[in-house]
Amino acid sequence: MKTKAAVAIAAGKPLEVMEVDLDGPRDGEVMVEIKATGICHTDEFTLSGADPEGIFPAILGHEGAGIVVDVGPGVTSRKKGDHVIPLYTPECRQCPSCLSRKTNLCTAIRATQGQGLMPDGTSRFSVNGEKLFHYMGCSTFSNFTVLPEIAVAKVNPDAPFDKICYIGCGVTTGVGAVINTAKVEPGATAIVFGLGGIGLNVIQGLRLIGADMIIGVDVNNDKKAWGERFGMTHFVNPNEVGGDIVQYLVNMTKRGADQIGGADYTFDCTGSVKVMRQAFESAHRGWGQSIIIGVAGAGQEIATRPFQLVTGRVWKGTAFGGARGRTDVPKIVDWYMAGKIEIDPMITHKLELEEINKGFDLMREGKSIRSVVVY
Ligand code: NAD
Ligand code: 022
Ligand code: ZN
Repeated sequence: MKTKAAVAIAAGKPLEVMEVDLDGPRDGEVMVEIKATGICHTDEFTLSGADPEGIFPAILGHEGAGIVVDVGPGVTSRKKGDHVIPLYTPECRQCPSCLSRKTNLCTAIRATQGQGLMPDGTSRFSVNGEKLFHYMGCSTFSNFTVLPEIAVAKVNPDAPFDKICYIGCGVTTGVGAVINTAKVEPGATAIVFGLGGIGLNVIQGLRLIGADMIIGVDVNNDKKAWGERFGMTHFVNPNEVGGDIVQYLVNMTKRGADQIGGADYTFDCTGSVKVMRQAFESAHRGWGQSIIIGVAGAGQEIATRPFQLVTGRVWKGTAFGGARGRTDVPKIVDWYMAGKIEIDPMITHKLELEEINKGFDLMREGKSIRSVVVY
């Protein structure tokens, strides 16, 4: 069939909206009509050419929501009409990683997904007979896409697509990092570095869990109001503290008779390795955990003194907020529907597919929290 898609022809070029050919779902696959998709930093990272694993031509996009319109042979867990969110981290429930219960990084289709292909090693997309690659197993910048059934979460059909698409990446990553990765407890103190589309979701996750002190750190003062909107209790601009940001944050979090500072939990939501170090070293000695969410540029390295770990700090990383997609994503949709988490105010721009490059510009310029394309 034909479908409208924004195609990444080559690195560094704007997306081109065009009609492309899409083959039907094969064994274990479903076809989904994407109703809405967010634009996220990883799409830009790949499009810019900075991603060494980027493959072109491809159909990018990994933060979508839509409806199953067709199922391939052998599909048992999904049917036509199901409302779904595509998962760039699938959940097969059978591979050693899924069975370990220790990680959400399912390995069932990992190799082919990284090559921009479906599990059988082929692509469903083409244009004028030329193959187009899939992206992160999702390709939500196409009105219709094909995914393995293990890579779609079935969600509440009453939930609005133009909001819950954000649960396909940003919301789950931020809220999940708090709940699944850090396992923050009520009354905890936390510091969130970078108050963008991820950091604000960390903040609302901390509010949901009942953290006491939620410090937001950003170089952009406009983010103070944004953080407060979702539960931040204190704001720090590192460029305005006049001195070492780590020392400043440690002083700010001093508690108890021994007056040792540092937060119980810190989160990097910037992708800067310099900030990752600051986040790690502002965790409390003995038990503080620092969670890396931001994705650093290719080849970057983190550093600290081993003493920082010997004295009991824990450095962790998280992908997709540690969420098991088919199990956890429907729950987050229900939390949104129940008013436990907010999404609407974070969606600052709504665009048509023809305007998708404008969405990339807004993100590059730091003018948006989230832009959503509605089909
Ligand atoms: P964003 O650009 O919206 O937000 C980043 C924020 O960091 C901005 O507000 C910026 O002002 C601030 N910042 C920049 N330098 C800073 C500094 N030195 N100190 C403090 N704040 C600083 O980006 P986002 O959408 O929130 O994404 C954040 C990161 O999370 C990206 O690297 C993205 O790729 C990553 N991410 C990771 C996962 C995962 O599964 N691990 C999932 C989604 C996104
Ligand atoms: C999503 N991300 C950043 C912004 N939006 C993002 C990027 C990468 C990962 C997670 C989220 C990530 C962390 C660890 C891995 N990935 C490797 C997983 C594995 O090897 O099992 C990752 C993922 C997908 C892809 C590449 C890297 C891909 O499909 N190309 C989950
Ligand atoms: Zn993303």
